[in-house]
Amino acid sequence: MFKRAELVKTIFSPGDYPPPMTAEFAFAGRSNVGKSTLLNALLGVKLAHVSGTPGKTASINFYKVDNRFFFVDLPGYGFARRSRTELERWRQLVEDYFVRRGGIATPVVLIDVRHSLQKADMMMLDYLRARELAFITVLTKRDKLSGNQFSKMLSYHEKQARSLGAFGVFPVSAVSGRGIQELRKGLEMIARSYSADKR
Ligand SMILES: Nc1nc2c(ncn2[C@@H]2O[C@H](COP(=O)(O)OP(=O)(O)OP(=O)(O)O)[C@@H](O)[C@H]2O)c(=O)[nH]1
Ligand SMILES: [Mg+2]
Repeated sequence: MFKRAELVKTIFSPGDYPPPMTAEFAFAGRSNVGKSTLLNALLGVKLAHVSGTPGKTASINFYKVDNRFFFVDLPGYGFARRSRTELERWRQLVEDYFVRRGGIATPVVLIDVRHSLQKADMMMLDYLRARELAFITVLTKRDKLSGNQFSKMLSYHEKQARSLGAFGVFPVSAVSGRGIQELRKGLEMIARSYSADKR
């Protein structure tokens, strides 16, 4: 369990990042996929703002966890009703983040388990692959599917993730809490491996 978390920085335009910590996890995903909700579930506190309105998080938020690593809540993508200017702002913000922090951040790509990969998901995944950034996949909202439907979608997403080079797939529900502890352990393991090779 993570013990202490605090929001240390909110960024609305490129640059001005906090000094890096040992590890950093960048939570990316379509608007409304459940990024902020997942952060709260992982941290066990309601820090990140959640809303039914897509496009809620328009900034990059750095949460410092146990004085050891950052969880970074990236603004969501693929929200159709956004203006061109907003989209451009999003692109610049996220691109600059990965250009500057790509070397230290592990992207955590969230995908709604109910849906097959959408154009916006592919855009993010292709970008990560082009930059050779190893990522993990989190499948959200598993509580919304029955056992049978869930198994079907899980194997679809596992297959996709493998072919795109993800190094782990974690199905979770922030509502029931299912899968959250496994994900915490996975992140811990990655954080430990960071401190082992980056010294
Ligand atoms: N049933 C269910 N609902 C969820 C789950 N995770 C998130 N939600 C709901 O999905 C909606 C969007 O959640 P957010 O966490 O705000 O999504 P986000 O990805 O941060 O969205 P943006 O900030 O717009 O990019 C909210 O109504 C959440 O309550 C889940 O595991 N199960
Ligand atoms: Mg959000």
